[in-house]
Amino acid sequence: MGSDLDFREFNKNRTYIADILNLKDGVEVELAGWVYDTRALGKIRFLMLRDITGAVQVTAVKGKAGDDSFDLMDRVSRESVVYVKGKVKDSNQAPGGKEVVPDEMKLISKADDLPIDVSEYSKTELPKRLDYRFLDLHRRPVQAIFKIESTILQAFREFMVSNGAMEAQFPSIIGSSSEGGTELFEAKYFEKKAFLSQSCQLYKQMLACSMEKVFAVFTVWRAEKHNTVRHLNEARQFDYEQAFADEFVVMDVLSRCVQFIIKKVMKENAKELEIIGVKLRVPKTKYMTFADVKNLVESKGAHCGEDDLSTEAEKKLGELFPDTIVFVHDWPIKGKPFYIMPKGDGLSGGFDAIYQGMEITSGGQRVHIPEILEKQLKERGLDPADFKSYIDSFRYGAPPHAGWGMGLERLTMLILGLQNIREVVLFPRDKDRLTP
Ligand code: AMO
Repeated sequence: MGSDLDFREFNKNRTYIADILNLKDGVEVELAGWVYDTRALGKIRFLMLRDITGAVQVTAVKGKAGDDSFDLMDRVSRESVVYVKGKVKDSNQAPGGKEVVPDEMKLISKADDLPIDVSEYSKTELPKRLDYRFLDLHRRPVQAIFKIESTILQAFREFMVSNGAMEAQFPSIIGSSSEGGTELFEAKYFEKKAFLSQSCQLYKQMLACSMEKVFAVFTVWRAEKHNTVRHLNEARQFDYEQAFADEFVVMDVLSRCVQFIIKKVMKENAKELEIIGVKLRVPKTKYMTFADVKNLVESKGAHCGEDDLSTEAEKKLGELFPDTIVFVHDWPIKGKPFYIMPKGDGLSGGFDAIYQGMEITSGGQRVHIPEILEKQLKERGLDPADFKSYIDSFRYGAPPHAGWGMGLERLTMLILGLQNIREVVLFPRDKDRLTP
């Protein structure tokens, strides 16, 4: 209901606005989209019509017989949805050198007064934009972000398949912690206590012990109480796990993966990168031990941290090595979860990858020896009994293995140089936000 347009016919005849650039003067087009803006000039009305591919000026003159486009353009509200049938016309004044002269225009869906500024450089603050995210998504720069994020997702899958890995699905309801005891969202599971998955860590390890190379795009939930510009309570991770590997093997996979993703974005999203105003570079890679990083950042006057890098130290690495994935390995075992292999001397096979001053990935060589696993669980105050099937999985022929998890949103925000992680989540979940 709401319009008498035959959408089956329309979809056969539709022209997307970006394709108008290639059409000759006088060609008939049928368009549909949103009213970005209207302007009146004497007996002429201009309407900027936008669809998902671009925008075009529609120009109507008063008094054209059999066509009420002029009157509709006089009263139609911004972001209303309209159908236009008309002819392409070359025009020096129109943006892009083409305009459309309507023969017929229909209002498909009327927009009420807009609660946020939907112009290209919106003055509305992020929290309010997120309250009206569905409308914020009408904006070109916002659409550009999510088109790029979609490319990043596709590129990850493409890289992983060419790397010989199998995509896997894992449970999102778990019976015990996978990343340590804190930060868990509790759920009721019949008469049992359950949790929303913190990661697919234990499952991807168990799978790699038979299928060798596995990957997943996996949603994780973390009950972190602090609201920061780089944490979400619901985030998406790119997970990878490989058998017969140590941390150096999978760090190399990660560097090639990120480079592949960025090259693909540069190739496929040139238009979107221009809209956001981002110039991308394929990152270099650098390998440093935790001890060397500590010496370096402290020599530059920044606080480092003993078992984990401080935010300040990550920022410092970003300043010192821009456009570089810095792999920080030989990480102190105290700062890593129970499933990371100890190396002796208080060190481990764990690593973090820092890019543009922020952690994008952690990973490492895993423990595939049940006795070490039990010991590390106990040291962290966890009960091995809660991890019985996971520990048992390493008793029947488990190869050494390694892997990593990379935050989709962290990667996207850093590639695009955005300051708040919520910018790259369609419908973010943080401590204060459960809708829309
Ligand atoms: P970790 O907890 O370090 O490791 O997470 C891996 C990566 O996921 C992203 N990330 C987040 N992004 C936004 N908000 C959050 N709350 C959040 N938490 C994590 C980050 C981070 O580097 N199982 C291990 C990975 C592994 O060893 O394979 C894990 O989850 O980019």
